[in-house]
Amino acid sequence: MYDDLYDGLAEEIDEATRILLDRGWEATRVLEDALVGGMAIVGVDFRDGILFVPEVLMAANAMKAGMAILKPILSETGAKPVGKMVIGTVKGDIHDIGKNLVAMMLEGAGFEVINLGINTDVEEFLGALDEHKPDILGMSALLTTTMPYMKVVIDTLVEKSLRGDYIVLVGGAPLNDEFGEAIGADAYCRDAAVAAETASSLIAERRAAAAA
Ligand code: B1M
Repeated sequence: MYDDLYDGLAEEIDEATRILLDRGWEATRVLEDALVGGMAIVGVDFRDGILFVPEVLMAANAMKAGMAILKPILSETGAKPVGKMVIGTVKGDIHDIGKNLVAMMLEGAGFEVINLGINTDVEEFLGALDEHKPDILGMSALLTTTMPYMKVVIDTLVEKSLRGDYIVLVGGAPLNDEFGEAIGADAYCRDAAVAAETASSLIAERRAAAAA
């Protein structure tokens, strides 16, 4: 599957994903070991100038073919939503694979997720917060040039006295804890699993504080 991802072969990834599930692999194992693992190799070769944008795009499409099969399994839950999250990739940034994974994991953890897509500006974030009244705002950035836009969104929430209404979680490969803290987010999430855990624990804390 690593080779097929590298070569951007969506049909093969679709088929292989089904085969692994038929063999009894957990969906999370297929995701982590086969898809995310394969994409990491693509990332290294992209960084090193061995692969170029069109090839990476094809690899990303192949990964999406696998994710489309895993999504309903990962999102399976009969329970009522444990919370609501609005999430988007920030303005100027079109990377959406990681953000979509976070959305899937959150859905799997029982959240209702409103996914705003890519290239999301502050007005779109604010409009969605107003419309959907979520517990959590999630933002994703994969570029060092777009990560500062997260601060623009948080500063606007502060200006409008809305910051206290939401838990703000941020993530994306170039971020770290220090950055999350510096821009005033509640937490930086290293990966989708951490995002789901952090979302659940911060909501529980907030509800306990409100009940006290
Ligand atoms: Co782009 N790209 N890319 N790219 N791309 C990176 C990010 C890069 C690191 C590659 C490299 O040089 N090694 C580099 C950024 C360098 C930098 O800023 N320091 C880069 C570049 C430079 C670019 C372009 C500028 C290239 C160009 O045009 N010259 C361009 C920018 C376009 C733009 O956005 N304006 C570009 C374009 C593209 C493609 C379109 C070809 C494609 C995106 C396709 C798509 O997303 N639909 C692409 C891809 C695929 C990558 C790499 C190879 C893979 C990203 C990915 O999907 N990873 C990437 C290299 C890399 O990261 N290894 C690279 C898999 C994904 C599961 O991981 O996104 O990190 P990730 O998400 C994780 C966590 O970060 C976290 O959880 C996720 C799941 O565990 N997380 C969150 C993410 N968001 C979160 C939000 C949360 C919580 C956790 O909220 C609560």
